Amino acid sequence: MRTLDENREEEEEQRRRSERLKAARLWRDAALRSRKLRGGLRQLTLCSKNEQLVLPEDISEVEALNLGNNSLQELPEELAASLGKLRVLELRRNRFTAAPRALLQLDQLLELDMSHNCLRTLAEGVGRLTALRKLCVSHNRIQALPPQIGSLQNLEELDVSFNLLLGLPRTFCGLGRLRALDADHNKLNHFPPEILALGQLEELDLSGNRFGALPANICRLSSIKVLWLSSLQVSALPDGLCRLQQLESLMLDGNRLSALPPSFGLLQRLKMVNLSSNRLQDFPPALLSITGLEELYLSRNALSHVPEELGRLRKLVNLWLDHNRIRRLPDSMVELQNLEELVLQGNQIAVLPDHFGKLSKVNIWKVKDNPLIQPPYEVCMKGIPHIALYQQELAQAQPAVKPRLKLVLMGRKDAGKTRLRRSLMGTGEEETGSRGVELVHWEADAHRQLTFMVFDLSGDPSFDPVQPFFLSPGALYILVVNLKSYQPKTFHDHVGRFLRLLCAKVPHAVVFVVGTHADLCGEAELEEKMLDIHLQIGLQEAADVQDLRRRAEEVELALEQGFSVRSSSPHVLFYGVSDRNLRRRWAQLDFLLKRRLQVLSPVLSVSCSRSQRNMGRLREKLLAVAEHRHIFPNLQRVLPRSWQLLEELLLQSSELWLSWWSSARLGLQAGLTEDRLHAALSYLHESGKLLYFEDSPALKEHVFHNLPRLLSILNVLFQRERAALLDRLLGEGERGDKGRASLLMEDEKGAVLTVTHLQQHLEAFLQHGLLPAHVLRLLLRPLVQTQPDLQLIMELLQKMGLCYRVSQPPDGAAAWFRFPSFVRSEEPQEGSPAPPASPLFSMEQLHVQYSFPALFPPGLLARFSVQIDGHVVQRADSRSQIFAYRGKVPVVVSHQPARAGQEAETLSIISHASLPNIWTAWQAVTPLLEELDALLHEWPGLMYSVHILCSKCLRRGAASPHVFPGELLTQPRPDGLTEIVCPKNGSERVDVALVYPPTPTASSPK
Ligand SMILES: Nc1nc2c(ncn2[C@@H]2O[C@H](COP(=O)(O)OP(=O)(O)O)[C@@H](O)[C@H]2O)c(=O)[nH]1
Ligand SMILES: [Mg+2]
Repeated sequence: MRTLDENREEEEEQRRRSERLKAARLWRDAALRSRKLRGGLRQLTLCSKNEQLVLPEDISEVEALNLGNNSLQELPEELAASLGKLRVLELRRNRFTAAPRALLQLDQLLELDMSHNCLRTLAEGVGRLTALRKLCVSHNRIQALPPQIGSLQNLEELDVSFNLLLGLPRTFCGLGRLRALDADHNKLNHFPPEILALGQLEELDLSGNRFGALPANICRLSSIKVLWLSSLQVSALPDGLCRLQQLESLMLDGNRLSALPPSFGLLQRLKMVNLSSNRLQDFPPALLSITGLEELYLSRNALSHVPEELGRLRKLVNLWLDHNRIRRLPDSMVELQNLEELVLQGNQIAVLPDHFGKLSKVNIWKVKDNPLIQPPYEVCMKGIPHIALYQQELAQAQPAVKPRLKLVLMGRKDAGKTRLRRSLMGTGEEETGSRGVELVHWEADAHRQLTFMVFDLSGDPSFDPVQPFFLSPGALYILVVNLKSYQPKTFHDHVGRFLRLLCAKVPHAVVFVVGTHADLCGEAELEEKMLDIHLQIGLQEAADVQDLRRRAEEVELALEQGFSVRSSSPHVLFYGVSDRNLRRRWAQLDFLLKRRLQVLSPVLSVSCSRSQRNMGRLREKLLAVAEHRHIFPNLQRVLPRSWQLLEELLLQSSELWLSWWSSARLGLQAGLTEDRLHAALSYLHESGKLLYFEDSPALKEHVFHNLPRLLSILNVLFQRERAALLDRLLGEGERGDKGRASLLMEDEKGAVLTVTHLQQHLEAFLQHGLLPAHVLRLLLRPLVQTQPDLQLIMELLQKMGLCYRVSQPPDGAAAWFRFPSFVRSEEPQEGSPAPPASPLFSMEQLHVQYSFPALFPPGLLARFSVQIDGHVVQRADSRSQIFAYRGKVPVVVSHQPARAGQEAETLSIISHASLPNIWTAWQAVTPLLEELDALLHEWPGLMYSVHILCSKCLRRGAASPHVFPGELLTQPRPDGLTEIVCPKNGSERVDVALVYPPTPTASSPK
């Protein structure tokens, strides 16, 4: 059997192979092109020394001369005389501000490249170079071409892209032999009519100019094969365009098209058309008749339907339909058997057509961000072969026998969750009170055999690091509010923050809001509070959406401005951020905007006291929602038999948790090969049977299948009540003794543990989160019987990121553990290593700040504190700060709660070093940044941003230092940039090494 890794390697190898092939093809084309042009020419490449050009003796024989990349501003005047045979001259990437005079005498020249210089005009003398066939002056600052350009009668290729041209001279019509014209990214404010006279033109690029209309007589370009009209403001195509009989490639992305002309289908030679980022709501029917089409790009439109006739486009190789609103794919899609790239990301697709396995040539497959059910998301993400296998297996499956839904009760402590659960289930009026997280099966509908797996969360903040583990996609949530204690001004605490928490952890989750204690409220009070909750939920949502929109618009604007504007001045928003990073950010914001919570209305008020007001209604509503096909499709799903078998096998296993390998063995018994196991486990996770965190690098190797046992352990450790903890430590039998300092028991080394000892330990636990292993063992009785049991449990807790083993324990010998979420003290414990003294004046500070405007994920700091332990030494932990060292370099992690209710809550990672050694500070913070990014990956719906604080402002002690965008962390340092002006104090310059890391950090998952 193959292991998963082998499969991955093979996939990786295939990908590399195909990339090599592609690259090889590109090289071959490029090489062929240059051979064609330069075949047999005698070539010479020269570099200048100190900006002085030294010419060799025999230069008169040279036919192709490359002087590129030399910072030249002039050419020696006498050069022309000695270059009688020159045919090709490359002057790209120099500093010419005008065409050198020597050049204008080279009237035998066939090719001239002056791109990437500082030309403001093209000298009139250019008209003398009448032999020129190819001229490139792209990436200069030319505002107008001289009329003399019309004399270049032999010109075949002209590249004037990336200049400042406003129009073309009339004489341009004279370039009768012109075959290729690149005039993209200029400032042309209309389609230059002069181009229409160029009857030989085959390739034309006018992208990125400023006009919005195409001329009706564009059909005069009768030879045109390749036409690039991207990023203009075109809102309709003239019919004339459809008569360009030779057209093969058409780029129209980034325009404002909402439809194509009906005659578009006349373009029968078209092989590639790009209509991405337009405003198409309907799939243009005309495309369906162009049966020779090989590449079709329709990304980022507003398509909701793809017609069945798509199957006619049998030659399609690339089909991109991502970021539309497509709900269903046509069954005929599986007939497109030449497809190699199929991109469907960011749509509303729930079901894939059968026989997907036919699309076996697809090697680029993107389907993320779709509400896929059949095959399930987990299967779809793995690629077409897995989909094919699943579909085959399903053909032989039996219907799911027992529909089961995970139901999660959340809300503040004492909201009434536990009592509500009991009332719903009709179990007796037992004592409630805090027991931590509880899990019960509730057979809600015996007739349908519908079972809820009810997770009754503890509202106590001490469970903050633990609770997010139980929030998973595919569950139904009830947010419980105590209506008696609710006040409009406490909305955030009772309701608002829970909704934000849920949205950040499980975007698009379905949630009911239920008010309890109705029996204790008057009718008027009740009505008023319910209405208030309803209104404030709406207000909070509107404010959050508005904030996201504003951020998305900022990104859009920055993208529109272009990278060159963004990198021109640090005053600009998103200074220096690459288009790629901005697009990634935009996609994340777009995802957040699309995946809002689904809050079911109305808010229901119930009473769990004897009157049981509305309890029946709530029960009915829960069942109705669970039955809703669109909301909980999992319940309707037909499950492969192997998945059911796996569940039964897992339940029989008595281990505390299973490694991936043990699960894989059970999977095989159930008939599931390892590659299909992920999907089955994800399903079991979502339906509440176990915990399996496929996306977490730290946890994905484990399956927590024994939930009752896991919960009872967590429930002991995460309550923070002194009395209850002491009770457990002293054990059932000794309860009566606890007042006396009596002999109690011996620890493993035979040392005597007295009640006083235990009380001291408990104090250290509650203040500093510290406990030695043998006391933990006492605490966990009777869940832990043996030493190996304890070891397993501590391993489990460390894996979950809930505690770490202290490397320099207080008493030197025994194993000690720290639970960071329990650290209450603002000061590190006595005896901890001293924090680094405040930085010397010669030190520079690196300060990376994560800010969380709406929600700081509960428990994040505690989990992060554990996660960084492997990277640091000599740490000193306090409630909101960790001082430590990476090697000899100090690092500080610092959590700042929101101030004045206005600013965002922040988490900072800080280090110091002198400027020449600043790379050591980068080395110190980088692994911590990566750990934090990995943790934040567990919060797919979370809004946060990252900044690099200006080290000059920090040194000045500025109250609000300037911040550089965190995206720069993932970008290479720009060539040639050494200093950046700090906008907060125009005269100060920050060394680039204080903003960009020496090498880009692994880019964050968002
Ligand atoms: N009168 C009344 N008491 C309630 C109601 N719901 C819960 N309680 C009481 O409120 C207290 C806290 O309830 P509990 O279910 O433990 O809250 P939890 O922390 O959210 O689980 C308990 O004393 C319950 O008996 C209700 O609807 N009416
Ligand atoms: Mg409770």
